[in-house]
Amino acid sequence: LAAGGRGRTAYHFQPAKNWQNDPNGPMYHHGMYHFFYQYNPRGALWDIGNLSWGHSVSGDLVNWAALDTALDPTAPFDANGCWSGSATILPGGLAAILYTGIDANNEQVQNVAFPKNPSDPLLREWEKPAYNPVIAHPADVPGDKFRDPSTAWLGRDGLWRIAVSGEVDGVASTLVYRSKDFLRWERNAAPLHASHAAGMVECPDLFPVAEHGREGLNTSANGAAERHVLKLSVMDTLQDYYMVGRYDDATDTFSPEERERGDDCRNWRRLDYGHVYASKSFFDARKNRRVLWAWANESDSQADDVARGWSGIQTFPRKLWLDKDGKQLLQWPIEEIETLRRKRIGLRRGTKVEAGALLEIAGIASSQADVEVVFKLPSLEEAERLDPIWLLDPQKLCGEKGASVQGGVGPFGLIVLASGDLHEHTAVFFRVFKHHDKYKLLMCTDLTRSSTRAGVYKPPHGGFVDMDIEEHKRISLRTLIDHSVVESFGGGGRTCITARVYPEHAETGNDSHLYVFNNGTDAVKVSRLEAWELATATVNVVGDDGLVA
Ligand code: DQQ
Repeated sequence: LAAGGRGRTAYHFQPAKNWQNDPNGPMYHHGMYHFFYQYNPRGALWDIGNLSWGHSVSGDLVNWAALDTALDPTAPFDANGCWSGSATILPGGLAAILYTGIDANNEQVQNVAFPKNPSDPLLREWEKPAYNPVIAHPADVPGDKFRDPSTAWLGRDGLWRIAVSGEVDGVASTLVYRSKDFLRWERNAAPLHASHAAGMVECPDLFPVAEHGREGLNTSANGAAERHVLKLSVMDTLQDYYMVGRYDDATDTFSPEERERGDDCRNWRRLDYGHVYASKSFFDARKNRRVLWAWANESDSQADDVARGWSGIQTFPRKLWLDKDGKQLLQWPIEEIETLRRKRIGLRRGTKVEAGALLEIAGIASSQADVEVVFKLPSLEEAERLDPIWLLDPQKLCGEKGASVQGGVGPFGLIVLASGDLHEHTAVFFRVFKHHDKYKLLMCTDLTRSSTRAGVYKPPHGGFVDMDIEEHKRISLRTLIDHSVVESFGGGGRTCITARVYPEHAETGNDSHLYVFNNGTDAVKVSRLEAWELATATVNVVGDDGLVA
């Protein structure tokens, strides 16, 4: 039966019950979206030796039907777990999965799997050929540090390539393997990238982005008007980082655009300044876009996970494209979310939010909602001075200057998932600082009052928004609220913050409230605010008869 209870989301991807972590092998294939994920079929906690690939299908990336697991640890080459990997659609339309197996000797190897019946539109069963592994673990890589094959791309020489994470001589490396036939793979001597001090990196994703416009590109595209993005997940910080650069398929190397950030990917741009990990993108040929998935783990206790019977959600799928500055990605919830929009409320254009004001946006059930707001800043004169040390640690700055700490220009933003007495609330806000003659815009999600329950992890979340606030004098915020997750997109998707929250008032049947607030000394204006209540999507629902809906 479907597990319910504390924090169950209404439109974020979750299996009906049990543990999930990384997104695996997302693809659009023969008119159907497939989503696979790291799954423990036996319970709500991570189980190192027992990971399977959960599998669901969808026609719209919003409503999902659960199928049987696609991969389970049953063969000598994956006896101790089917770990993360990716899907590739081969010429002719055959779908292939490459994944990491933890073999019978507890060594990490790369395996291939194909649909048992390629004409089954749901690709329900997957076959793991007996000739696996297709890539044995290399002698210069420790047995437990070789994993997470990417989607394959074709070079101009007609050879397939994949990126795989491996630690070589203690250096976190993104290795490239080439193949003519997808079965025999040969490693390129040079890694695609080496991140010397970063420890183990995981789940590499290399994909092309168009220099202009929002259209996505097939993973094999490699033309002059394109850049590539390399995304790496760093175990040490449990964060995802990315860099825009140039990929050269003659040498299979990647040259970062922002060289000044160095090769330690912990200094690259953050994909999300909140709580997501192991993200993976795919090219959606149905709508010519690149779509990103990421895992958002729970922040309460393991005892809570066990009690409610599940753990882990996926972020709502995001469309990705390159900003005009050629350096940062823009991320935006896919447009299909609008099919869930029901009741709408708004604020009158130009509504002034005075210093100290708190305006309730009433009239919708705001525990599952989509809110879009644009703030206009009449003046930046009162902006606080920025101590340069803060530039290095925006999260700490958000911790020290939370929503209740009065500022000059800001903090202003949204208060979400608030109890009637405001005892519990989560604030998503901006704050402008003056730095020499320039301005810096900080975005934070303040979780410190999100739950009155003890034992919930509530770190500060925050990042700077890389845009010229002096020129624009406007800043947009989009926030998706879904019971235990608050996903926010600042400055048109330049800075994203995903936060997991566990408001107690909702557990006792009380409504959540939504507000706009301003705790600066200067008034701000709302040039647009629309908030929609969202319907509950059909996500892996299991009926009372135990059958998938
Ligand atoms: N999770 C998988 C690994 C990957 C890690 C195992 C990242 O393949 O490196 O569940 O979260």
